[in-house]
Amino acid sequence: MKKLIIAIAALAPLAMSCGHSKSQNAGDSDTVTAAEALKARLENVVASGKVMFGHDDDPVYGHSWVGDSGRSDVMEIVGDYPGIMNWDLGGIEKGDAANLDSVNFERMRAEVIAQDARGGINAFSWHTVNPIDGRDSWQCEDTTMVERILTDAEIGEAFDNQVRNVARFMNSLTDASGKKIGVIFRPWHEHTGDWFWWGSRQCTPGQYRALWARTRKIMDEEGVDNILWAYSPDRVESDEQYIERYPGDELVDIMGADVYAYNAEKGIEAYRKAVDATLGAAVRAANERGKIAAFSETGLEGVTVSTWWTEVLLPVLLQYQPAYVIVWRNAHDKPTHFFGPYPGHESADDFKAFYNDSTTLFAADVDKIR
Ligand code: BMA
Repeated sequence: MKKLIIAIAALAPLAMSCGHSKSQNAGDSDTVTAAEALKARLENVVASGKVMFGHDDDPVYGHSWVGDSGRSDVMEIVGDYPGIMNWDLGGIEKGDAANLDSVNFERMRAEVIAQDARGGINAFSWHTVNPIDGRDSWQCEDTTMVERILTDAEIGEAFDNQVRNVARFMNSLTDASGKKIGVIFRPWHEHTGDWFWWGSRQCTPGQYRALWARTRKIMDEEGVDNILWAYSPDRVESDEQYIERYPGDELVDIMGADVYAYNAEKGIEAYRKAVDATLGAAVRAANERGKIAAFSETGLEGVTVSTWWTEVLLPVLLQYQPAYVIVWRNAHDKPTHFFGPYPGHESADDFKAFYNDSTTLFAADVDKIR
C-alpha cells in the first residue's frame, strides 16, 4: 500500500503543472486518440520521477509453467503484475495463429485487454520474417533485403501486406467499452547491431529510414491511431551513432535503448558503461526533441547476480529515469533463458526490495497515473 500512496501523492502536483490539458481529458473527448492519451500517461510517469517495470510475455508462461491463466512469475513474487508488458508480433505477418515463441495471438489479445483493464500498459516488438524467402529475423547474410523491399514492386507489395497484418491486430485491440487501447510499437529494433536483416551491416541509414517510413505509412493508411512508435538502437558508442538512423521526429514518439548485461558480476562494469552510452544517448535525444525516453530491453540472462535488481538495475533507473524498463522473457522450455525473477530464484528477495522501492511502478501503481 505504501507504494500506491506515494504514486497518488506524486500525481497531485502534476495535474496542475503539466500542460497537456487536451490529453488529460482523454476520457472525455473523442478528438484525442488512444495514442495521444497513452503519450500523456507516459509523460505523467516521467514527470513523477518513477519508472514502470516491464516483463516480456509475463502472464502467458514463466520459468517452469506454460499456458496457465492468472499466473505470472513476477506477480507470484510481489503480488502485482508488471506495469508494462511486452509482446512479440513475430509470425502475425504470415497469418500464423501463434507467434515465434508459440504465444497464440488470440490469447495475446485477451492478455493485452486484461493488462489495460488492470491499469497497466502494453508494448510490442516484432521479430518478423522477411517477405522475400520467409526466413526469420536473424537471417542476415543476405544484405539486400531492405533494398529489395524498397525497390522491387512485388517484394514491396508482399512487405506491405505483412505490415497490414500488424495493422489489423493493432486495430483489433479494444477495451470492454469498444474503445481502442493505446499501445507501444517498437519495430526494426536493435538496428545498430548486425543480427537482424534490417541491421547496420544489412542496410544503409537511408534504407533503414525508408523502411521505417514505409511501415509507418501503411499503418497510417490502415487507420492505426492507437500506437506510439518506439525507436530502439542496441549498444552505441556515441550520441551520433544513436541518432544516425533515426527516422525523424514525425515518425517516432519514444527514444528507446536495448542494452543487455553479460558475465554476471564480472560484466557489471561493462554493462554500466554501455548503459551510460546508449540509454544516456536516448535520454539526451528525448530531452532535445520533446520525446519520451525508455529502457526498451535489458536484463542479465539467468539473473546470475542475486542483487541484480537493487544494486545494478535500480541505480540505472534512478540515474536516467526512463518512463519504463522492460526485461525479456522467462522461457518455459529453456531453463537458463530467463531475465525476470521467479519464485524460488536466488534474486527473488532482491526483486521484492526492488518492488518495494518507491521508484518502481507495477500495474496497480500505473493504474493511478492517468
Ligand atoms: C530472443 C530469444 C528468442 C525469442 C526471441 C523473440 O531474444 O528470447 O528465444 O524467440 O527473443 O521473443
